[in-house]
Amino acid sequence: ETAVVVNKFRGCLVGSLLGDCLGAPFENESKVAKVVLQRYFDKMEDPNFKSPQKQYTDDTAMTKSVAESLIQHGAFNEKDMARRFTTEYFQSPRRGYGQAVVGVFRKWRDTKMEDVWRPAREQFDGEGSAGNGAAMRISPVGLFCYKDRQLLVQTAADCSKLTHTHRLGVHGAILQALAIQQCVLHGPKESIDVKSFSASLIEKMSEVEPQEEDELCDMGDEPQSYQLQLNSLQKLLNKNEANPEVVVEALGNTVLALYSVPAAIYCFLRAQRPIDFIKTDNVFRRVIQFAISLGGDTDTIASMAGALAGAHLGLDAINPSIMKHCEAHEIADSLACDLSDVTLNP
Ligand code: 8NA
Ligand code: MG
Ligand code: MG
Ligand code: MG
Repeated sequence: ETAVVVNKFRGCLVGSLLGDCLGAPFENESKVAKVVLQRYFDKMEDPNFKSPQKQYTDDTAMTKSVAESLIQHGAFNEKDMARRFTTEYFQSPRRGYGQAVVGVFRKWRDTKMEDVWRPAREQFDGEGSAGNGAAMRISPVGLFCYKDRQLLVQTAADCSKLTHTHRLGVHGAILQALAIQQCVLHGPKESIDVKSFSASLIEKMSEVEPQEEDELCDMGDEPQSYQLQLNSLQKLLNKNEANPEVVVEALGNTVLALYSVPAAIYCFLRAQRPIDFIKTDNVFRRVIQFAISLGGDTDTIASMAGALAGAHLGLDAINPSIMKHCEAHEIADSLACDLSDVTLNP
């Protein structure tokens, strides 16, 4: 029982790292060639293939800080987490951070964190960031709070609001954390009932998103909510859809949380079954390869999908040759072990 959960924690953080490292070279490509991607993964799986390690980006840099802070304090501590984000950014600024979020790090540094919440509230003329930067780093929260949904929702919201205060940025992180929780609570390696998995997320998001928020939003003409996106996700599942263009048309592939978190969850769920253009029996590989095939924000979508696949399947399901091609895979694994320790023995 405990061993299974520890294996899931390790799979989750290593899975998140792998999606980031392997997806980053394709970031912003509008269309990723299926043959190129198949060959890329075939090479990574070959134990004799040698190449420089793929570097992780902002997704992993921030995930590490979240995990380290939870391990250190055994609870969410806003100032400590903000300090870790800031230190990490100024030590290693060239990891491909979002354009606006670095403004938060600078304000924290310049004001000595006088009010740790204020810089995020000032983003985008007071509207707050709706980017996927809160969701992309949330898996340690989903793991740490997996036994308590109320604590999970609250902690995911708090962790998000350090940098992202737009409701779509915050709710995207909550959705991803809830999905991580469902993966951890699900029996090991049992096949997932993808319809009840998504139905359960819709149910939980209806408690998170107040009804009047289904209204028009200033970023588009259409009603925007995660419940609506998850309804589209269910329609795709019913059609067993695997065409990347159709998935992107329905769910998106951008840096906005609304157009990337449901897409990542879809990749995880659909890739539980075979996909014709992905030749592998390894479900973990199929999930991240499918996620990268969407193009756009490939590192982040693959990282979120990889975190879910790892939390479902456990570390055992990840090919060690692929792991070795990714920077800091030992660090991700050791953080997962420490995080499982503080979570299971509080
Ligand atoms: P962020 O808060 O700077 O937001 C990212 C982007 O989202 C912004 O630059 C805006 O274009 C857009 N955005 C967010 N909120 C609003 C709003 N209220 N109104 C209008 N536009 C908005 O950073 P973040 O931490 O959310 O970003 C995470 C993403 O950036 C990840 O994909 C990460 O890997 C990185 N990244 C992405 C790309 C890419 O284009 N795929 C490139 C480099 C870095
Ligand atoms: Mg990135
Ligand atoms: Mg708005
Ligand atoms: Mg990205």
